[in-house]
Amino acid sequence: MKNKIKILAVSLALTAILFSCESNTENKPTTENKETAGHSHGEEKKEGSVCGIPLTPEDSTAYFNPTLEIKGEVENKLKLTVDSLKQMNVLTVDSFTVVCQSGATTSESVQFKGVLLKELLEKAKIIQHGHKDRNFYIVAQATDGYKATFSWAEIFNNPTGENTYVIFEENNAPIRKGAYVLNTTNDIKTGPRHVYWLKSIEVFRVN
Ligand SMILES: Nc1nc2c(c(=O)[nH]1)N[C@H]1C(S)=C(S)[C@@H](COP(=O)(O)O)O[C@H]1N2
Ligand SMILES: [Mo]
Repeated sequence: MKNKIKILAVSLALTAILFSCESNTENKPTTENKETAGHSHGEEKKEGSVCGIPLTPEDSTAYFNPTLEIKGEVENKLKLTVDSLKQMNVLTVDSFTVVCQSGATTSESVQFKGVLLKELLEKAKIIQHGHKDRNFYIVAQATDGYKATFSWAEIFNNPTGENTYVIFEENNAPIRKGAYVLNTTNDIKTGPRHVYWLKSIEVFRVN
């Protein structure tokens, strides 16, 4: 009997952990050079996980990619570095939390610096034939094959465009999982379109 109660208590606790959903806090950016007042971020971040599966430092080294490519249906294919991103309009978000589809929080209150994906795509110039030519999808891909997809309208005609960043710094230090991460701060669950080890942004035309 005692054992049954114990098992019940343990399974309840596990269920609570699994479904401990956190709502996405408002993530408002501030512009660069108006350095945000020192936000403390508590304990050191763990090395990283894919929703619970731990990643080793060796994984992070193997998947590291120093450049970011913007390619596909664009006039100017770009090969960007952290330094070239720093020359652009750098924005700071004070507190960003990654929540997996399962509801589990994987990273809490991270401060980051980055550039809007929209700005990168404007620089690369999507090849458009007239203003009705706007059926494109944009794929952000990582070196491990992980991908996230956006539509043209989300980026250029929707608030998501003001909330999707390619970032190069977390808590005032270079990113641990690759040189760049893509984040969409207004997604309900921020995990799916949080792409670490980011290596390319590719524009595809819907045929
Ligand atoms: N490159 C890459 N990015 C990825 C994943 C992955 O497997 N590879 N997993 C995603 C999932 S399922 C989640 S929940 C978040 C977790 O992010 P974090 O561990 O950095 O907090 O990253 C997302 N980004
Ligand atoms: Mo996830």
